[in-house]
Amino acid sequence: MATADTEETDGDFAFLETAEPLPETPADFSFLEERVEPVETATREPSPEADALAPEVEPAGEEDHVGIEPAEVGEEDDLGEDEADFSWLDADLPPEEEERSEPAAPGVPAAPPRAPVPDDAGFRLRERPAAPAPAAPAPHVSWAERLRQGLARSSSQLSGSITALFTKRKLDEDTLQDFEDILIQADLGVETAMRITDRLSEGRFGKEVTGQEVRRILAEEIEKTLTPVAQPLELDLEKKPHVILVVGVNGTGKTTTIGKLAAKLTRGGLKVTLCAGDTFRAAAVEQLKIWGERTGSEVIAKQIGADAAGLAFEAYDRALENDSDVLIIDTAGRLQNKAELMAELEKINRVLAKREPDAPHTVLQTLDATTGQNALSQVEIFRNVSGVNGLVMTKLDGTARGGILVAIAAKHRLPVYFVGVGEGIDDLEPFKAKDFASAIAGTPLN
Ligand SMILES: Nc1nc2c(ncn2[C@@H]2O[C@H](COP(=O)(O)OP(=O)(O)OP(=O)(O)O)[C@@H](O)[C@H]2O)c(=O)[nH]1
Ligand SMILES: [Mg+2]
Repeated sequence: MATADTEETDGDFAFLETAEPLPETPADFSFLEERVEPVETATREPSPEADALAPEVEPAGEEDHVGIEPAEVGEEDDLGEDEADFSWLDADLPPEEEERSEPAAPGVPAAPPRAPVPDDAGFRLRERPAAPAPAAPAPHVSWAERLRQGLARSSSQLSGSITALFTKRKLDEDTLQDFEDILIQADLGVETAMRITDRLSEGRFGKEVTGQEVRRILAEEIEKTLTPVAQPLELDLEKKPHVILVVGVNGTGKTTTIGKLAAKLTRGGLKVTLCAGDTFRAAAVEQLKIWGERTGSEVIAKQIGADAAGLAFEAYDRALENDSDVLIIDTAGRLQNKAELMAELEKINRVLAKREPDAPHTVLQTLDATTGQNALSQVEIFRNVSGVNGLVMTKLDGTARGGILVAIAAKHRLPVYFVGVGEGIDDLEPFKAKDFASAIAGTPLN
């Protein structure tokens, strides 16, 4: 096009050649290409002036825009005589916009986020999407906090009822009776409920008491009941291997607790052997094998349907042979009212006692904290059948109803060695009476 025009008008503008020679063609227009890059830079900024002017410049392909480093622009100074025409490209860059791409100086607040450009604004921005905010590290939640969260539902119910009952009311027989009912509903058991109401009435009868005071007394009394059962698991290594038989109703967390316990013990430098005594399900054996791998413990298992007592017997020998400090025997979950299955547990004890009269040294029962009253009868029966002498309460991180542990402690006085506060390897914690009591009563920990 340029060539045709030149030819047609050649004669008309001949004088121009004599008056002022045209600049050399290649040099004249190279600046256009070079200037494209600042246009791109300018159009990245929300500058209406730049936007209005930009269409007058020969648009360049996208690729042209992308590859040029901003630093190159300043270096290209031989732009020809028309440089002044395009000075707006540089002039229009608002300095504060340039600063936005710089990291904010320490102590200087970051520029506020730019509002999105409306569709009818007449200009569009093409810019790199903002880098996603770095993921915040997962906050470490202490076991006491998880316990608190797990018990939050039942504790806030209890707390709400206490507040409702004791607001602007003098302590009389009816109030005390209502309070006792609230405590029984919270699974604390009749014995504990009566003890707490007795304690509350001491010196306060006929007077107004606050919900806060009631909660404090509640926490103190629960702690008193639980303190004697909050004991560490004792392992007598004079009689190696110390045998721990783990029993309980289906799904109460036996196998998971075994895994977590094996982790604790092996970390403590003890050698542990695991026995896959749940010979009913292949998945149960696999589950234990995974825990064996995780904790570096040998797992003794047999084919599905094998006699669990016979396997326990063999596992004992193997644990002796490999010089284990502790042998932990998993069992199949069973309902406490299934006599035939319960008899099988008895058999495990009998067979083990043939090898070592005191074995199993510890019979650990797992209780699911989301179960209410039924846990009391579970302890009753498993204790009778297999000589349970220690408890672990699991799933206290979920929607737990911890009150029943108070009733069980008051009635059976069995040691509670650990509580499960999650499914992970580290989610087994020693039972602490004070933390548990304050989580149930909804009082602050001090
Ligand atoms: N949230 C939570 N889940 C748990 C806890 N303990 C166990 N679980 C989960 O509860 C489920 C049952 O746990 P298991 O260890 O298989 O229970 P089990 O008593 O061996 O079950 P059976 O062998 O079927 O009788 C699994 O999904 C576990 O991950 C705990 O403390 N907290
Ligand atoms: Mg299991």
